[in-house]
Amino acid sequence: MPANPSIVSFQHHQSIGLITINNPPVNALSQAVRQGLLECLQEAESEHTIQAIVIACQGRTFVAGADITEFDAAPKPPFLFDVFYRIDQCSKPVIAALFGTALGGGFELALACHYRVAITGTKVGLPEVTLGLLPAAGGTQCLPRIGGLALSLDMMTLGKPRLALSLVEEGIIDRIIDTEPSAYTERVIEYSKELLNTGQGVRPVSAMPVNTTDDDKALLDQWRAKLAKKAKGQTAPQVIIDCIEDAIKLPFLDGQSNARERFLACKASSQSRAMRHAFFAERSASKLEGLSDDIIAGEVNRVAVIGAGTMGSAIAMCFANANIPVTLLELNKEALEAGLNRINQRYQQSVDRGRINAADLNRRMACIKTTCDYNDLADIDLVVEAAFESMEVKQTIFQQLDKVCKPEAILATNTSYLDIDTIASVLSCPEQVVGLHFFSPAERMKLLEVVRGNTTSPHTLKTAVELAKRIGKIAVVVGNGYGFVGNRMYASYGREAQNLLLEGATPAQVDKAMSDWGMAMGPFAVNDLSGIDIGYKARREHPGLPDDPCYFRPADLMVEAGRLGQKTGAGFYRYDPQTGQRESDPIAIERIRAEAIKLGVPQRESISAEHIQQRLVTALINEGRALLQQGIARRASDIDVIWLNGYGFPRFRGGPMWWADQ
Ligand code: T1G
Repeated sequence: MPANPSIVSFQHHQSIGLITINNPPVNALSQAVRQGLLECLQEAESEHTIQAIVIACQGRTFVAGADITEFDAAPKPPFLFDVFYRIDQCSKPVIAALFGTALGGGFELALACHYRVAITGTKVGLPEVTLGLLPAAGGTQCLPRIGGLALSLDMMTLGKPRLALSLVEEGIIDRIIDTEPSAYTERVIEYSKELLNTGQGVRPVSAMPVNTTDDDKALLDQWRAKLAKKAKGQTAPQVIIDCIEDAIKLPFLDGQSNARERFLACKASSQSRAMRHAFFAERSASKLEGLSDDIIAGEVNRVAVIGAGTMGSAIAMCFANANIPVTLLELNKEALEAGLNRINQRYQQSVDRGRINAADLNRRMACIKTTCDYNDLADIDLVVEAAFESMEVKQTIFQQLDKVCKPEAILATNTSYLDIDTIASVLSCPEQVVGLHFFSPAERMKLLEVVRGNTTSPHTLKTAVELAKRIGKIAVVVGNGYGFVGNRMYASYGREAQNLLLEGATPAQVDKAMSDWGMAMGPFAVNDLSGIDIGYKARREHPGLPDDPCYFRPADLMVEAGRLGQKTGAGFYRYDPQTGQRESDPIAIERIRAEAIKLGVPQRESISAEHIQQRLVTALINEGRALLQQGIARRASDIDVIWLNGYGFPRFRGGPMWWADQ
């Protein structure tokens, strides 16, 4: 009998021994689970009536990995690989019963078993690289043996889960079982008996050879080069390739022993600690501490979006993707048609890229209705206003909504910097107003700043946060203030970048320094992409601009010269009309230089990349700290989640506030 049968239990089903893990919420492989697994395995192996063993889980998913909360402490025995190798070497066939998401150590547990079955819809994967780690419990040596090099490189260095169905052909998954969850375990036991009846025995993956070819070295080098670009600055992806290379060259246990050493080094690294911080920060971001449990989120079955422009149409897609009927409202039919065409094109692109199929496209388009008549919004549960960034325009729309919507309807605005309370002040129900600040492209970006106004009720807030989860967003609750959290920090970051141009740096120099540091893109390339005029207009609406003639002067110069960015073929850079290729533009640099002299800005002899990186990141940290002191940001980790998911801050640096703490 296992020490803690509530976590891992063992039952007899005639000739089949059933080991069941029950460690909510995701059956993580904590020390107690490892201990229980080992004890149950020993019991099953010693019982002569037992001829085969099934490893299953209770709850919402098969094992979703090692217990990440244990990684900051020294590892305790039994160690994961020792337990798994015991399964691999078991004298009786062991079958894994997969469902939900079998990830990391969960998929390695499955690979340690001799047979793997999965219920329809199961996903498997090795996402360790997203935590700055590598599969430490046999995955780097098993997967190359059973799945080959190319699949191993893809699954381990990119870390994306896959449908188990897609791995049947490779022989990794032995059977997909299509049944009700309640009948699944019984079906797996039947499958195990079938194995016995057909005389199939143990099948340790560790004993399988790695199929090698003359192209292996080239393939490994190709992936090294690809990841040096795609995961610039990250250690784990390259280390994973070292482990996969060992699988080709070394005996199973030698390759595994190297993998363990490398895992421990990665686990102790600042990169992995930063990425583990990001993992838990994202999970705590949507938790509404301090809100009483009596507050129940309202039902949201019908949504409307006001404005079918770039943001409005993308926001409508978020709801259609989650199967929530959405009504798109515009001033006239032409604008509605343009919005619908934009949506259709984007879905068609997803079909062309194999992300969705034609049936998905049709189902999603069928979720979207259009109107020019506000009266059609009478039974809508939640409205998202995504119109032009003008207080006057927004207040007019909200007054219209106040007249036609039902009293309990939630009225949200997608403004990215205007005052929520001022918008709500023209309404009879300001407590129903909340900010839902989506990030462009809204159908792809996971981040959603949920802005709590002074009058926003706890019910409205809870409903908004629950809805965000339903549409697959990471909701971060922030206070009301100019630019909320993300954009306010971006203004400080941008200010420093602009000042550096006035002090003699070039846009390319600043952008290279920041992308070498890990930012997805430099500030001036981003400015040109999103349109320099967006910030220009926002600054004109800003009630409290600093009295500083240098404040965003280079950007204003570009706009005044009609250089709005990519959309006008020139901004801080110029863009090749044929290829769209970005190039440094001496005209822009010269204009800024002349303006700096006019403003009397001292020129710096040389400006190093480190100096640029420090100035911009420190500006972020200082503004983040001010936001925490003012209570607009509730937690430092929320600021990190916003910058990691909204502004391309490098995940292996954990976020501006985590970085500050380090
Ligand atoms: N360890 C500890 N806690 C975990 C956990 C884990 N592996 N996975 C999830 N949780 C907690 C999470 O913090 C949250 O807690 C709750 O479970 C629900 O999670 C040896 C080294 C499985 C797809 O990277 O991707 O194995 O906030 O809100 O949206 O080689 O969780 O409620 O208190 O995310 O339904 C590899 C991580 C580990 C998978 C479910 N595994 N998990 O998503 O729920 S490293 C992973 C996920 C490893 C081996 C290596 C997702 C999920 P709380 P949730 P969800």
